Amino acid sequence: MSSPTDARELFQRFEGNPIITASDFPNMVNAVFNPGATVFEGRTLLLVRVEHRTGLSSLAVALSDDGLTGWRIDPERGLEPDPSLVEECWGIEDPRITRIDDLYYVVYVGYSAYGPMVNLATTRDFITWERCGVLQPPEDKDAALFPVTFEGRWALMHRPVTSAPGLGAHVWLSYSPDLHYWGDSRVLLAARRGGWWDANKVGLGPPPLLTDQGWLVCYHGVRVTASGSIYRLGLALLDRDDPSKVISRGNEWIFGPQAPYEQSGDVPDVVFPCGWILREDGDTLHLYYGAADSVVCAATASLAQLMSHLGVHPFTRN
Ligand code: BMA
Repeated sequence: MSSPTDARELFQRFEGNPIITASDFPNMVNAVFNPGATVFEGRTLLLVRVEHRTGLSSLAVALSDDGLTGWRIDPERGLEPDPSLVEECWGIEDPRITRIDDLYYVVYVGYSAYGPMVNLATTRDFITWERCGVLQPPEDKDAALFPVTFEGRWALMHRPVTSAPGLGAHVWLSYSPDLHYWGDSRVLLAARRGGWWDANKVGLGPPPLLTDQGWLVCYHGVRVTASGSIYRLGLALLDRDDPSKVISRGNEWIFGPQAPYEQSGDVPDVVFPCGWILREDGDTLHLYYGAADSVVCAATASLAQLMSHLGVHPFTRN
């Protein structure tokens, strides 16, 4: 295994990791992880999953001027679960933020009494929210909206789960004319099988990122070992005009749990990003991820290097 600071890695961990921990919160909370990310009023905003000592989660806002340091929790902003709603009675988790102009579409997991499901809320300021209801019923999670429509239809990547044994969990793509009725669903990125790092279970990470070669997708793959699951990250590229076409998919994982804060915590061996931000130079990419379901971390990559990695790694289906 390479070291957490190996210069050959595509993503370099921020040396100040973890950037946000439970001790940054004024009240006693268990863990903070799996942040969505966006730019808000010129600053980097993380919408952080806060797991309380009840076991249930809510979403809190942390802000930074440079996206790496000086994080401040904003107690005025954030989203609390509404206990009167069956679709989030056991908390809300793992938000993905898609910004369209000054409106932020937050797709999050609602932990309903019937299982985890995909819900949408919109906001302009992360103070006042409009809940837009259910996008996908249980069990479904790891979902995000594209920031554009395709021939007038919204597109959602999401990850339903089948109860049939041995059939795996795969990333799907669904369309909607109105963010309400969803259909034309198809498997987009299937989990591979057998010995692959992304065998049996995959899920979307941050929302897809538009590049000059298509939509860059970062997804997690779960490998089940004798001592538990390992959550690692891989890359894929979708056609710019028709995101149902997978142009390429890397064979190798490109980021995995190697630092101590990723290898130990409430759930060891997990890196789980829900947001990334391409900086104004058009190349610096900041990835924001939960480590070991315990703390929030950041890593930096060059977009050009990610794209060339995809270019040289052929797409092997299984
Ligand atoms: C996934 C999600 C994430 C979590 C990960 C590892 O299924 O529930 O919220 O980080 O498992 O526990």
